[in-house]
Amino acid sequence: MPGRGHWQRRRVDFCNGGLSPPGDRLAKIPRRSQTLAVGTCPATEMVCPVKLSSAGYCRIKSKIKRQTSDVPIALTIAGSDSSAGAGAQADLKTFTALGVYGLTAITCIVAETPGKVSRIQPADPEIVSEQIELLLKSFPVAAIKTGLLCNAEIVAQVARSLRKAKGYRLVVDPVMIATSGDVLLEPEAIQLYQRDLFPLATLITPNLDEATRLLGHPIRDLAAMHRAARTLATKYGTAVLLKGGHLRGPRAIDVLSSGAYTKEYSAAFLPGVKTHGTGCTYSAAIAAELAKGAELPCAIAVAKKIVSSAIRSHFVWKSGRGKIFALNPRV
Ligand code: PXL
Repeated sequence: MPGRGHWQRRRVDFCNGGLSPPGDRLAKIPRRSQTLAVGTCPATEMVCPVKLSSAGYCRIKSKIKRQTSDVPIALTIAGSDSSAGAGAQADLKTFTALGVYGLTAITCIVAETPGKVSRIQPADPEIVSEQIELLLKSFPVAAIKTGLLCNAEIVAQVARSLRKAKGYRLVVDPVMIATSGDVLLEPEAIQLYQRDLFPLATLITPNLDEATRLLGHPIRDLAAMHRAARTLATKYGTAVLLKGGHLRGPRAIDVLSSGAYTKEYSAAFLPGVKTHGTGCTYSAAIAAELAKGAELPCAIAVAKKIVSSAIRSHFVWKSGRGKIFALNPRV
């Protein structure tokens, strides 16, 4: 006879893993079976009275201790790069390689392949702030990085959302121009970066083009880089990592100025490797190390090693338009 017996058997089956794979401790079972059933659950090894929630779900009390995870968390506020070499995708790969749990707030969708940005679709500023505020309320985020913010409204909204939270370290990568030369940021947004976002930053990571735009004059050699980093650090009252990769010498040298001290980071420059997303990967690696609690100069030293190794161990494929390259971030 169907009815009671039928449902009871199924509930006992469930407890023995018949309807639910081991480890899956939240399973839908029919609303009609709202009585208690008894069986041994392979996930919890308990003789379990199965009690249904009003939604018709069964929650089995677990003997397994639920510990709070201590994996550090970092959030990237960035654009989506369809080719996954830059933007939020690059950041997530980097966070994962460094053992950090990554969260994302997407600011825009970029249709691109390496070397060619086809179209940029900005997100509604409201959905950008909703992502950020929701995440910051829910997760213990230790570090945040900003990447491509696309337009002035989004920059303002991001700054507004970040001002509401505390206790994180912020890396601002002022992404303005892609490696391909494509302009990625509205000119009006640069004012807002300086007024609203830089004051919240632990570190700003401009490349030579971006620093030139911020300072109003070109930076042609290492001595000029030192002066520029110091000027920017004083101007914005925060640490500045000026990336000198575009100087095209035998070494890629970056200069950190925190006002109190200046420090160089150097690695061999690898010619002929046309990767994009190096800046994103670099700032994401710094944010990941900051999320783990590293001091800023050490975080940058680790990040520089990761980026250099990601370039050295790059991927390369043949395509209709020549070779395409991609970074390979790993520890
Ligand atoms: O590398 C700069 C950059 C950052 N963010 C996104 C991008 C790019 C370059 O194309 O697409 C989303």
